[in-house]
Amino acid sequence: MDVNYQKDMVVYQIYPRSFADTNGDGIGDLRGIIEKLDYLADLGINAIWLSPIYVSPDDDNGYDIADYKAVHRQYGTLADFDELVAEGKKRGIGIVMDLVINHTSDEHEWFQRALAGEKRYQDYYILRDGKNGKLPNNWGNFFAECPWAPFGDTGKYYLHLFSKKQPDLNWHNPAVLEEVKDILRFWLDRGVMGFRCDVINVIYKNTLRNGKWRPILTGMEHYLSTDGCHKILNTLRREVLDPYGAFTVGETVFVDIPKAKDLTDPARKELDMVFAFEHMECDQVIVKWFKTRLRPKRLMKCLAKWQQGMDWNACYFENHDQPRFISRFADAAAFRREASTMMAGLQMTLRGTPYVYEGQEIGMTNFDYADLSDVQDIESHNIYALATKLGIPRAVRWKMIRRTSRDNGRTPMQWTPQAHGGFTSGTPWLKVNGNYKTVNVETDAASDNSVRAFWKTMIRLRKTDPVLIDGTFETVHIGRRVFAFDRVLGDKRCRVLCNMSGKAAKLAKHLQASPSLSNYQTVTPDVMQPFEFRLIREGGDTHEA
Ligand code: TEU
Ligand code: CA
Repeated sequence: MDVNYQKDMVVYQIYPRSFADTNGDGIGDLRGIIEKLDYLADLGINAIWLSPIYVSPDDDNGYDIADYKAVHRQYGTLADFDELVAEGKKRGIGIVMDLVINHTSDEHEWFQRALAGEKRYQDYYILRDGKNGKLPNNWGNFFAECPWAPFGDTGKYYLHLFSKKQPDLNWHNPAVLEEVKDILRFWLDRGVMGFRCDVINVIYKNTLRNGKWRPILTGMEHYLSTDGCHKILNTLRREVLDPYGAFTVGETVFVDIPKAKDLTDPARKELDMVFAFEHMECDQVIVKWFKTRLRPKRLMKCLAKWQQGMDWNACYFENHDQPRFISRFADAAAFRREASTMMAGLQMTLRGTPYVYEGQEIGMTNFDYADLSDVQDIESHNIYALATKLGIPRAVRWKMIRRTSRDNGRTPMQWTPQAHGGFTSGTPWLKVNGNYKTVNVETDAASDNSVRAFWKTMIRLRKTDPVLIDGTFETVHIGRRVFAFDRVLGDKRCRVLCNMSGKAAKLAKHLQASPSLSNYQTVTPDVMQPFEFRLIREGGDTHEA
């Protein structure tokens, strides 16, 4: 078998902390997910990717794992997990686990035993002496920290590309590979369908030499998509994943198309698909952490380039690290429904596997907090601290955080118009967005203009229409406002038109045709309304919206 996925798969990402709380401790849990399985089955998805549910001190909300083979008590038990897998299966929904193997938690037994002096476990991590009182090298860190921290009182330092509670594993050590094989098998034997592999293209560091200076992540040339990384992925695939038919999606930072192709070429047997980042960087950027508004034309060009460049890839607009997509458009607040349904149309008609992030299906937006004290994300706090050190004025610092904070996408799921959006009966770990009275599953369902109903329609189409499942992608038009492309399979053709702006857009003659589906009740052939989406089928004209 060349690939381990079905082309009609639609994945739904759950951030367990923020999805549904059943015991009132303010933190989402596995029982909450089990209770919502019918909701998810009804939406039409057939796989769930769970952000980490393992034992963790939660320095980075579970991306710092202290025990890979146990469920964090706040989420439930292994028995709950097994029930989730079984109940998912009944509904045709597979479970995808998050695999975080660039680093562990510093509270993991391996790191603790390393600190206690056990040589065997010291080799699991990347330890170095300082250079005459200076750090071992000049590398940067993803979370705006210093990437080296003192290793106990040994005088040595350990490398951490993320927080100091996330020491990087030493992938030069074959014992680490054996441990990870064992972890994979543990979950595969419990029936999971695959893994989302966290920052997987940085795991293998070629050397620890100084890097060429960059404004961010100096040193990255020594660890991005190294041959060692390719080899590890190939080994895991052949020896562990393929025998189970398990699929993988890699989160791959700073990949371009050639690199993404190398990682996903079926003949090389590494990953099935990757999350690339280029289309998430189409905002006007001043420095990495100070984005202003999205530039639609740049986004269209980027999407078209990746669609043409890759045979198949993961297709996403939101996740737990990103601000809400519709909030990135300058005028989406006035057109929340339209922008969200346009995004549904776009995401379900691009070629590749769609990943819907919780809340996307009801058009959730960025948080509306007024103060840093409401923000929990470690990255946001680090950036704020760094910005303070650099003398950036307070108002600007806050604006940076509001626009880019990962907590924008992490606010609790809004289920009902009741207190805390029905997410919890207690106090939520992170404040619910103030718009929960109007933006929530229940209110949306009662509306005759339901956002979710449109997502549902698009997801069903995506899973059943052979042209959307497997058709090629052809760019038709990239303009200031309108993006048009075709999906083509044999003699069948679907044309997609998206107005990615909050202004009406006049259409050229060749783009005017009667749509079979739109996110507006009425459409005018020659003008697209703000954030209007159209699907035009060759020969088809039944208006379904
Ligand atoms: O993210 C990796 C990553 O690239 C992000 O940290 C990114 O730099 C940042 O979000 C941009 O704002 C993965 C996980 O998705 C993330 O939640 C973890 O914090 C990180 O790895 C470390 O495990
Ligand atoms: Ca709970």
